[in-house]
Amino acid sequence: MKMNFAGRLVDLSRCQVMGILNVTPDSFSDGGRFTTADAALVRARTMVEDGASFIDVGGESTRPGAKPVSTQEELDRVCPVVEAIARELDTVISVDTSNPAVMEEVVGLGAGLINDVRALQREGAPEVAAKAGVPVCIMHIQGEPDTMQNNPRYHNVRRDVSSFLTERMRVVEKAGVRPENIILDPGFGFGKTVDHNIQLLATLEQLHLLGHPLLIGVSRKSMLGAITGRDVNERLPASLAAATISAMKGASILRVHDVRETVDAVKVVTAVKEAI
Ligand code: 9MG
Repeated sequence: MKMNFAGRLVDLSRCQVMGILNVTPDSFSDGGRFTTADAALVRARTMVEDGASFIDVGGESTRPGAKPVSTQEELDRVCPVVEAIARELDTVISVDTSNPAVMEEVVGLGAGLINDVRALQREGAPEVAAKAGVPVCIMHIQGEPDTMQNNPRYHNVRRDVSSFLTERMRVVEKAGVRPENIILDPGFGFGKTVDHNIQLLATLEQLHLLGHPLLIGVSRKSMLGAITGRDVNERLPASLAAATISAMKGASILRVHDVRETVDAVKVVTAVKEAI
């Protein structure tokens, strides 16, 4: 099954890897030798050479406690990087944003996927996404990033996440987003306890009933720290285990920090799946 990302066709029946490229001010502390866009391009090029099919550019931190960014600040962070990648690299550019003005601008610069952790809930976002005509990733979140980890609750986490995604699909399709342009994401770590995250991963295959490709982001997340007791920079083995489980359960896109290692893990999963 191929999806069209602003003219680039990607086969989502095979698991693909998306490299994470944060362009928040603390992301590239190199003593001022590079501009952020230069340094980001170097990082993006490495991830593409390592096998990433997507680069996810994000200018707003969604960590609890992170300061909100203005539209202008987000545009200033993200646009030069999107322009540079579009000019220099053969890859799908995804932009992690909830801001409709940013969505509109980056699609004009060559972005092929809108990745919204707020599921296009901001005013005007579904309409802008529909007009842009590129695929969108609709992610489940309970609450807002700042407060989402304050005692999250569900009746049944898998069913509640499915209901939320179904309702968001109804809204965005009504605004004109084409069903074939929708990717879904259960949103690991976004308003969920460790147990909620584990239950979601254990039942991931059931989200296929919603009929859309799944994007999964578990790389280095705190659920893996809670399970292993490891600090964030020591979570590669746990991240690869979670990525492998996700790929085995049919995820189409894995959003990761460690592209080269994840691509190898996915190659093993793909080889085994193709032998069945
Ligand atoms: C931006 N971002 C951070 N974590 C994410 C996740 O799990 N999924 C998606 N789609 N985006 C994410």
